[in-house]
Amino acid sequence: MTSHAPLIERFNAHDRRALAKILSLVESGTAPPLPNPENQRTRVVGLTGSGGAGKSTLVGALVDHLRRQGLTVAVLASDPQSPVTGGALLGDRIRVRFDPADEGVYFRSLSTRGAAGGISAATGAARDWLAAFGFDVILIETVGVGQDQIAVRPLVDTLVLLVTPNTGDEVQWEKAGLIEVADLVVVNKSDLPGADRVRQQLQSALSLSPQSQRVKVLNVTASTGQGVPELWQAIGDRPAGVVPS
Ligand SMILES: Nc1nc2c(ncn2[C@@H]2O[C@H](COP(=O)(O)OP(=O)(O)O)[C@@H](O)[C@H]2O)c(=O)[nH]1
Ligand SMILES: [Mg+2]
Repeated sequence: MTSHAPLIERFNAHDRRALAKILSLVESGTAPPLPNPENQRTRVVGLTGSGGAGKSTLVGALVDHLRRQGLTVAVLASDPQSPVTGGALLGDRIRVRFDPADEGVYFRSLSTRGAAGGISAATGAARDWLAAFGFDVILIETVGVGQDQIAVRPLVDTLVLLVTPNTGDEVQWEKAGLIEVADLVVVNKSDLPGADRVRQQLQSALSLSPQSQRVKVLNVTASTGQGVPELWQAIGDRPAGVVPS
């Protein structure tokens, strides 16, 4: 028996405060070992893309969609500018609101201070604890530039890259050869002009190489939820489960 035994007991009894405490220990590198790291059932989705692409908004829309389907969901924001406070995930420009009384959803932001690749060093272990807690889905939001996208890749079973119309984002990703690191490319803000053209351009660019032919491109408007069921469907077409870190 370790000194952490009572904490693990509370964790196993589904005590969210025990989960929060363990995630703090994970962040400080003093967490006990995970009791059952073989849990592979959880769907783990990464959302990456430039600041302002709408990642936090899409997280909110996905949480809404998943809760309606009765799925439980945990969100890890590796965004130093997305601290969780009083029932809201504070983004740089938006607040993802959620019902603090809803036990089926859990938000947590991890400090990225000193971490390489835009995700916290604790993200992998935090993900494993959330999976062990029994969440059906884990969403990981990262602040994406090229390195970040690669760093989050092994932590998720599905990586979603967000681009927006007329920002030239997608050209940058394409040039850097990073677009095929994603499984799905979301052209978010598809309420804005040019969204269909950007999707078509991406689709034809991706069709050129065998590695990128599998990458799907979807139009989504995160702010209204348009295209979110289709996005979730496309995620569901992929195998779930990741190797515990
Ligand atoms: N027009 C439009 N604006 C959006 C959409 N999704 C997000 N936004 C806006 O884009 C801005 C940045 O969104 P946010 O989710 O914070 O982006 P993040 O930095 O990638 O997390 C906010 O002002 C959102 O309201 C969308 O589908 N359409
Ligand atoms: Mg954000």
